Amino acid sequence: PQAIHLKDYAPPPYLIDTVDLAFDLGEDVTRVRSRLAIRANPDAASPAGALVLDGQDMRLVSVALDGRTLDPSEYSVGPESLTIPGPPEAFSLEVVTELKPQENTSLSGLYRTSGNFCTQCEAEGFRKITYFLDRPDVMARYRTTITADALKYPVMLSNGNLVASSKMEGDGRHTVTWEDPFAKPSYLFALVAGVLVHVEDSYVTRSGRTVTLRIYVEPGNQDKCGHAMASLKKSMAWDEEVFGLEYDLDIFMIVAVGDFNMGAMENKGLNVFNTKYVLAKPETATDTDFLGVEAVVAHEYFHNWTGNRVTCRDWFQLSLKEGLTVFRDQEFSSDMHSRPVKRIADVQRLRAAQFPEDSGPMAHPVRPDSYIEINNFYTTTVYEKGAEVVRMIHTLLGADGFRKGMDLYFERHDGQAVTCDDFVAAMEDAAGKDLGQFRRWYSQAGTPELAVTGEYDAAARTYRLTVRQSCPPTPGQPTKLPFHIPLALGLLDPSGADIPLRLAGEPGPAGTSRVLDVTGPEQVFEFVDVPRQPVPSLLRGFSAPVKLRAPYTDDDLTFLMAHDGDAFNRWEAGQTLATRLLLDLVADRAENRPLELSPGFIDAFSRILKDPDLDPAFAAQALTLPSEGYLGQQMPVIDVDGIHEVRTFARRAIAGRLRDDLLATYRAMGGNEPFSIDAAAIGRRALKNLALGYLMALEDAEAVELCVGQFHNAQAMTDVIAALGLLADTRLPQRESALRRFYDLWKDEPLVVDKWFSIQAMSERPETLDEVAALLAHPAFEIRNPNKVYALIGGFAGGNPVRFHDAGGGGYRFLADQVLALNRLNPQVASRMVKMFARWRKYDPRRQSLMRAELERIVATPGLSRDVFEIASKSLE
Ligand code: BAL
Ligand code: ZN
Repeated sequence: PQAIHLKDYAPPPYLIDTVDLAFDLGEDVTRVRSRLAIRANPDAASPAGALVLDGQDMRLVSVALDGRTLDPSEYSVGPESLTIPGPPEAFSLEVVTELKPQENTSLSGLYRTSGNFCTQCEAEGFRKITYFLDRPDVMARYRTTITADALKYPVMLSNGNLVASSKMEGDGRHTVTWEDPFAKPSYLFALVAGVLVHVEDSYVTRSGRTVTLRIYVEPGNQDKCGHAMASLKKSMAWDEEVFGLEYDLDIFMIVAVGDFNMGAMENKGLNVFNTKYVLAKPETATDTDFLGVEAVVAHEYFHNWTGNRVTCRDWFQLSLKEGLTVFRDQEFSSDMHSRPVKRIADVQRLRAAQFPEDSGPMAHPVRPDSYIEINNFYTTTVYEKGAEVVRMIHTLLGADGFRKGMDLYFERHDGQAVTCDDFVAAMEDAAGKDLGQFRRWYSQAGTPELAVTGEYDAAARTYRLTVRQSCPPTPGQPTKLPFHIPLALGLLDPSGADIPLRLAGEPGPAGTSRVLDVTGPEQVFEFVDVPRQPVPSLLRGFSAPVKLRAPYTDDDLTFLMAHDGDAFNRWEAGQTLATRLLLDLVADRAENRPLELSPGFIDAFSRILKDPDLDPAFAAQALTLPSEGYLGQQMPVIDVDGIHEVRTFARRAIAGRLRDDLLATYRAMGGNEPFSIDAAAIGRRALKNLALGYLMALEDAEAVELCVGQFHNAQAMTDVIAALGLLADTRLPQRESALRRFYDLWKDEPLVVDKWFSIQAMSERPETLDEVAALLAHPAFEIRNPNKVYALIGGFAGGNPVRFHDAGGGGYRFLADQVLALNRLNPQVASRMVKMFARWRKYDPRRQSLMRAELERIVATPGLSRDVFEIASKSLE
């Protein structure tokens, strides 16, 4: 397969102004008639020439140009294109195609889910519906007519406003027409038809327009839409308040479908969602699910401006809309809940997924230079690192400067398809700040490292901070130029108070927390009037996506844990200390030295546990040890077994020493108040279940009784799942009965069954691989359903390091077999699974050779999709 390069971008030779689509949905064949108004692009680089439309997996029925049906000799059809040589300057083209959506297991294009019709067009699914210039810089106005059996497909939806509907005489069919007044790229097209019910609400915009809000679900799920609807209304209000952005159509629709590759899709006026991010009620959804629904509903809604009104010129610019929209949804969630708690969760996610990507074979810039399959670039780098890049702009410009930049961005580019550079230019022009060097964040891959040292001169009362930056090589980028890094920091005096900060040469102090512009490979910042040796609090709020190296002593870290005015850095200090201690223990274990956890560390834990003023949600994060994955990243060669054993040992040691405090916390947080989804209630449940987790590390009779009792009696899924997950790791007799009971209770709720699969897939018991393999044959497992694959196969390979990386290699063989099975059915899902092998070089030689052999087996398989080929072959390079 050929790679596509950003440097080869050229404007489209033709533009399409209007698209008139007519769908005739059938059980066997679906017929699509597309009428396009096409004209040569006056801004194209060269004369228009032949018209080459994208298209695949369809049967072409007919082509007519300006009303005349063309003879097949007047055009040519390839496996992925339809070419019309030398068309006029401006003309209408009518193309009829036939599709078989019921055979489309890729879930891209038009497909069936639970008997309904549904589309997914981003990135390149529209070309599986009709022949088109399927690229985001071709923006057209769409009119869509749908005809189908009225009983089987009573609801028929598309983008925009409903403008006509009628019943056909005699044959039981009906027709609707939707019109979208906004020009859009083809990837935002959507169609849904089937048996659906909806819940309805409305929202009055700031300027007084009433918008109808509808959430469509399969019958029986109406009682799980309340949270999504409330989240939508909050998102609409927030975007008006924070960015002055109002919704622009008369109706906003969300449809929840059970078979969906991604989380959700922002099609204009008709968002299509994975049920996972719509359906939620306390009995079936965990707090994490509730927060996920809120964030994804917001994310897709926010896309209406950042993505739809202003879209991407080409797919290399994907982060233009995704990085910005993730930043916006993160800010929204921060405003709805606790800002530090949200920031910690986002940074954990970045470190767990993006940092490894950025240091492995798939490392790519936020704006990639090339791709083989664009679906492989919906990555954590484009999304989460992209959001960090936008956040740094926000930090450098301040909230007001950033808002001015957003206003200018929309003023300049509303209705256009633009680039990341256009976004940065609007920001720098509006705020008057040079972001020239900053742009390297878009073009250079890799996680920069920031080494910071401090030197105090008591006589001169100065504190000199030396900052050095570097960035490791990444594929295709052996050397890097320095980044522009916003370094937020404070200096703490021995009492723990922030010292007013004044840099040499400045007239007076400028606050106690400030942002330094780090731009060179090595820079010195001299603070003056520093009365005593300070402890620096560096990279406050994680002000840049970098790895910080600072020579803190254990005492410094304990001090920062207790006193730092920046909540994120209080948490960070604890994590740094825990990481250090756990890695020391891993080394001790490797050298057969006895394991012992420092009493000082346990005391610090105890203080957090007993601090009555601490937000329980924050305490739960602060008391969570770094994950096995994160610890592994800190080692040159990941010691899978050592990390697992040491982390388990540390949890038992903490639980043993703090048993009474943990029990007290469990009881204090476990009140009987009615269920609420507010931040305080979520925090109490998090801390309660954290305490239960530690207690279950001891597995004594009292802990088991609490855990089993919670499993049986809890009303909220958060509590039930927490208990079940703990039982699933044990050999207790109650384990099997709990798993059985859970399945019996919830077998008719697919999203809950997904939890049941993933809990078993993530069990640390040695027999897990055999159990997971057996579960593939369970009647509730369906390899065509992405959520089931993510839960069972993804849960095992991505969420169970010690079992997936079992030295026998059985886990690797299992994953490769599943990748190959999925490759034939759904390349996008297969490709997500094969990514779990990408970091094979981080393991010991034996595991390396086992993983490499599986990758080689995959690459050698005939009929490999572009998606899987790209990941597997790049992993081997
Ligand atoms: N645009 C694809 C799904 C999302 O990021 O919203
Ligand atoms: Zn998005």
